[in-house]
Amino acid sequence: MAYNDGDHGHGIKRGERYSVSTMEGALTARDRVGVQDFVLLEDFQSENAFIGNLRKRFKEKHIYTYIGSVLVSVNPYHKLTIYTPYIMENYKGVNFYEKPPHVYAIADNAYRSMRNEARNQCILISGESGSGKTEASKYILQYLSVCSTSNDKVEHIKSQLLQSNPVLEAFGNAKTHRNDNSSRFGKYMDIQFDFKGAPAGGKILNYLLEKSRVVHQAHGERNFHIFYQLLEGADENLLNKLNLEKTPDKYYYMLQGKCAKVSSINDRNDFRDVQKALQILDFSKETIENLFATVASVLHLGNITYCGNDKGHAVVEKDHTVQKIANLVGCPFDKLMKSLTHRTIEANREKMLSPLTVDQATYARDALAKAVYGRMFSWLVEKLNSSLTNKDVTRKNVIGLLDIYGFEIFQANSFEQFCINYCNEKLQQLFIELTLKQEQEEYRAEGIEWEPVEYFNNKIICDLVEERHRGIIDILDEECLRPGDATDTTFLQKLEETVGEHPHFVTHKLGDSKLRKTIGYDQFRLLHYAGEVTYSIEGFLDKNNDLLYRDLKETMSEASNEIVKDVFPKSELSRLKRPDTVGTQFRSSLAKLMEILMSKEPSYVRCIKPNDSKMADRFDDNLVRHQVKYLGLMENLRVRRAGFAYRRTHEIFLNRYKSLCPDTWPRYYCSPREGVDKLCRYLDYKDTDYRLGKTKIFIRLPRTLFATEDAFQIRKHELATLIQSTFKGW
Ligand code: AOV
Ligand code: MG
Repeated sequence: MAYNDGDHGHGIKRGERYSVSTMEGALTARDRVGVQDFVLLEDFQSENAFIGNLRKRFKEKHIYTYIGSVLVSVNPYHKLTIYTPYIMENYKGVNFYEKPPHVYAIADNAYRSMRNEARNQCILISGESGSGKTEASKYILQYLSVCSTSNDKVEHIKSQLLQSNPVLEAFGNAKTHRNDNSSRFGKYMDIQFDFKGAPAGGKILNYLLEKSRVVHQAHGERNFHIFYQLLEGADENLLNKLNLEKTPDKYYYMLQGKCAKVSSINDRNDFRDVQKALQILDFSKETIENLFATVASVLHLGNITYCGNDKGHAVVEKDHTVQKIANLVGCPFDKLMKSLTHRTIEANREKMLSPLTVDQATYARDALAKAVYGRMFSWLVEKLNSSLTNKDVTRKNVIGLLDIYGFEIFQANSFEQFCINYCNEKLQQLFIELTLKQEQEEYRAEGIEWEPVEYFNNKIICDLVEERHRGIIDILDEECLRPGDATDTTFLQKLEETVGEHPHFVTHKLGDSKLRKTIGYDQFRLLHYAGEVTYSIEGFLDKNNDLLYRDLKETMSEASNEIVKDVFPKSELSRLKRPDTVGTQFRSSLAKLMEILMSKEPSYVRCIKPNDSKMADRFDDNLVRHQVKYLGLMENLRVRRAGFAYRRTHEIFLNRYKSLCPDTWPRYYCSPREGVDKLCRYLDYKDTDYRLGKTKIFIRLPRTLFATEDAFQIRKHELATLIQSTFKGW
């Protein structure tokens, strides 16, 4: 195992790459644990070699490997001992490549670049659902808070930053088929640092919560954690206040998935953590009460059932459920009852109350539950932000952390998966552009010639989704805003007419006979960068419209529960303009996010899921191969290798290897660049093997470096023997 004290304690001398003293030894070590940087793979064009290296390392519990400065991480699905304070300390301020690859090295590198170069940083974590993004982001946050400067005031800020996680996870994560703790919202968090490098505050941006989960869960999935935590963790007193019973089976919004208990989750403990976190985050007792009352009101909403009267109008079956909600929200019972069964319509400038059918009323009930929960979640983020806000004017720079929902392919995919996968397309595009751009810029800045590498640019898929007037989002909007007979089916027809020719879009009608068997009449398929996903159109219009009857908004705006009142402001009722659709809002918030990320220096963590059964020690070659493909890791490696696999500043390179050349040992009386030049000539480097940039040496192939390193080890040994024999006679 490389993650023992020795490896972390001695830096460059005992790091994986330099741990051996002869070529033979080097091969043995590399054979066993693989190479810690893919650029060192001899057969770098071979996908098999790539997967083989990942597998080897995974089996040896080395879940991290670099591609240059990009970290590839494979989810181990069990607790490793590589996240201790001791190991954190060992990564502090150490040169990136001197230690075994680690997410701490990424965090440390970003932190030091931020401090030394005063540049804002961001760390982008991507990978499919369950690949380990959220865990990685938590380790990074922990590292940044432990390893930065501190005092009492800073300690408080640090714990607030850390405590925002359990709160957001409770309200925004849920068990899905892919992941027991799946993020159902996108999260970007800026960690702000003062001029001394101490955390000074934070700001969270949240992206599109999967609200539909509040009212519906697929078999084997759960609602958001907080519902189960509340029932399991709240004491008698609180449950009584909220009028709740302990059993999830009593609540329609919790029983559909039929898996309230999950072996990997301890709802009771998690609830305790959430309560503690809320206190640390300065939530008052009253606010916490209002928060849980709001959560409880959503559960009661789900238990409202309707029957139809003789005219087919909806009638609430049990008034007391509505009464409970009215109590928790603090709104008039009569008004709530009315708005759950009627809606005001305007005809000839006259307003009249129109009764709802049972279907309409059920729809209205669910819409209200989703709206209350969704708005409460946004309120929660704002509230966290007001606690995390840095009021200190000395704030200097930020490190942004992006942890979004990963690419998803379920058996049934709907509007939510469409949005999630679109978000992943955007992030992939950013990765492609920036890794290429960065590489090119470095060569340009250093004055090195460079041949661009071919790569698949997924911009074509992003355009298919987001392009103005022609993309799927705009076509969907058009149908949503079209008065008359627009339905999900007419939306599909419009899609076929408008984007039917697009190479990444397929439907039943457009496919050949073989394809037809695999796509239903009410589906369309997108060929995403990460795989083909077939979406069912059912509900697309509704979900994009996200309509809530005005009567319900009015009732909620009269609430005495501060949170509900806050999130249903009266001002909304007088707004004339129709709010943007969900798709349009999401597109513009993603565009803003891309701007934020582009303005910062990025680091990347690419997460890989080793198997589909959440099992430790199982490495499914095909599953991994697929991810390696779509994450563009081979292309990433080729880009890195087409240029130069290895690069170091002249000083660092020379200081390590100067003893190999009489002109530079023990001292060089010239500039480091000239010194490196002398050294390389002396070592017989071929002209094609390397380039000297303005500040760095670039070496094309790893074997050149290995040979130099091996020569150095022998030389070191000679020098040590020489010193010993010199001192022997003393
Ligand atoms: P995700 O964020 O990428 O999925 P998570 O970070 O939630 O995935 O990881 C899923 C689960 O894998 C965690 O709950 C852990 O049990 C385990 N895991 C991940 N990384 C590690 C690690 N480094 N060490 C030990 N266990 C780990 V999603 O949010 O679904 O896209 O939407
Ligand atoms: Mg996650």
